[in-house]
Amino acid sequence: MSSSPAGPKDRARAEALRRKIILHERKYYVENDPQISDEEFDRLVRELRDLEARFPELVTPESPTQRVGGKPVEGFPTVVHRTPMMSIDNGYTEDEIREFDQRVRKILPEKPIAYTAELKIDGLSMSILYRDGKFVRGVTRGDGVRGDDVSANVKTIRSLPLTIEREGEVEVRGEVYLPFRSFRAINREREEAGQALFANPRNAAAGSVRLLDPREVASRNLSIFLYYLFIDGREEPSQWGALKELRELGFPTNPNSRFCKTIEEALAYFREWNAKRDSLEYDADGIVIKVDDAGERQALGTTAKSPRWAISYKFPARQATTRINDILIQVGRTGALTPVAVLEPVKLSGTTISRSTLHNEEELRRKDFRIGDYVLIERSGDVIPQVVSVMKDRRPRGAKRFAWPKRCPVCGSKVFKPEGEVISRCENTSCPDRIRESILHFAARRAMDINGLGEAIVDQLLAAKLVRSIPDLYGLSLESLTALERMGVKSAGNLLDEIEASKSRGLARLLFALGIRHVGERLAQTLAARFKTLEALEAAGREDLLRAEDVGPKVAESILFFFAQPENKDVLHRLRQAGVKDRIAAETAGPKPLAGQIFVITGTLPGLSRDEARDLLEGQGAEVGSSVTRKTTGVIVGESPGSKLDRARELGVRTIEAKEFLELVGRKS
Ligand code: 3BA
Repeated sequence: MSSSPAGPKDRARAEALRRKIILHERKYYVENDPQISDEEFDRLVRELRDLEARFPELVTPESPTQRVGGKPVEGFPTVVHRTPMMSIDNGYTEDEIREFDQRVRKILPEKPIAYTAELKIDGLSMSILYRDGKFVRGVTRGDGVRGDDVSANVKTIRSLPLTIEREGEVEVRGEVYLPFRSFRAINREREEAGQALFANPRNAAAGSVRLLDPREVASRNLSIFLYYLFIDGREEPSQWGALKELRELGFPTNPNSRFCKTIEEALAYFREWNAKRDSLEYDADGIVIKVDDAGERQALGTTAKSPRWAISYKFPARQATTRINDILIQVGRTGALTPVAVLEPVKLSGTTISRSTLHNEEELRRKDFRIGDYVLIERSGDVIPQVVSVMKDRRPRGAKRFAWPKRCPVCGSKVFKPEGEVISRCENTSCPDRIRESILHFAARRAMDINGLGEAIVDQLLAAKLVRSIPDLYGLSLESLTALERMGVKSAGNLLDEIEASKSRGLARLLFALGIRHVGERLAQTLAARFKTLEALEAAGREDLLRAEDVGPKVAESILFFFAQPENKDVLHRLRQAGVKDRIAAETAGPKPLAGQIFVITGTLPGLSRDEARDLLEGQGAEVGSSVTRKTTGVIVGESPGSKLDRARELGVRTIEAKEFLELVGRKS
């Protein structure tokens, strides 16, 4: 480490690096339009970090390396907002929204009133202050008058610029939120660690903003959309103009806002987004309609609580209350015991819900779910509905606690829960439910893809004792199958063809299909590419495994454990004897007409699930992306497409209809 001071060259280089990094952060996080690869970007950050480490005097608080530079805080200091952060009035019907418009026009009778309609992001409001181009602080809404200074955490939001090109005081306000994808990842991790799950992305975002360690906050992937701008205490002349100005200053704004010449246009905006809210990658709970013109807003003024110039129009709630009629235990293929609530059937956004997972023993205990309880269930985004809370004040007198079983309710074996873990398991590898679930997993579309081998048939096969373990599938015959009820020669033949075809799926799918703990689809592909044959993987020692990408100690242990079990050795032996291919699929070396191309899918494709469409594309060597950028080759447009279609049009990215898509992947419609 050098102790000499930084020279002018170092200073200039640091400055240049900072400028480049800030530019590319903006291109990537705000404009969704990366100009350089992730590696190139990382290289720039690394170089700057090294330089700053050598010459600490070069570090500035706004340096892109300082996003997690803040020290953990003890509590958060309170800050009084320069102008209060008001709340918004709610409307629930079109008539109430029209009444809002009438009230506005009564006060401003001369001219037509235009509105800006925005999605109402379900997150938490935040005010962020910049002085002379530099981030000063981020403050939560709090009670509207004063909030908490959570600057260190706000700085971890990568789409938020830490420097802007505007002198003086700039205050922006917006909504901090968690994209569904990050929300799921957080809950998955919490479930594994035995922590309480977040009921929805908003709670998870609020919880994250209040964490005391900014490093932990950084890993949560918070995002933000800004919608309000004060420059030196003044507002922009129009809301539409403010959104544009925010964008020009480098702030992320929601791309789906719309200028509406009349209230009817705003109502149309509502209907449109109510229909396609599931296409969003984050939760929106309604829209906000704002009088566009600042002069008009001034004239309308505010009530004690909220501006008279804005109203929110909520989407219908995706919540329902129902009762827990019973609690059952399901045994998964890994033996994990999962409590499941049997619910009084209830409709939730079009589908009837009658079951919901209660995750694990600890969660069950923590939330204190009892049989007979009334519970609130909620669906957010495309996530499966979850029981979010118990209505304790409605608890009937007879509500019964669920006694956690000491023995597997399926096979009677002892239940085992390792010290410090949350999940109890049935240890019996021949537990009927474990076998049933392993077979279903083996046959699943993303595994060996045995079409037609669903729950009903598997149950029949198990009941008739035709199948006792996975390899038995390959010993089935036309005679044995046709002996089953409701199984004709034709469907039996089809099933046998499918089973036969599954033999050549290749190593990656086979590895995933075997259900080795911690070996998901991705890792199975990595392992297959690295070891090439099952034999090589079986022979691999701990060190060999650890050298593979994405394999840590936990995963390595799990793979070693799997291959050490005599019953697994037997399964593999029998699969090989049956002719199941145990090396990488030849298809991976075959023609890849779409190699190097990136597609994004929006809306539903007739007769195809998302996964199927993705498989077809990946089978041709294409990559499937989650958001539309300039690098996207094309956007596949299904029925009721979402915002990705708008984004494609905005960027001039090619759009591909269902029919053309099928031709592209070599499937006639
Ligand atoms: N626009 C929330 N308030 C919003 C500026 C007003 C406003 C919101 C909004 C008051 C959203 C209340 C808290 C607050 C900034 C006060 C939005 C959203 N506009 N698009 C009209 O997306 N959730 N929330 N925030 N000032």
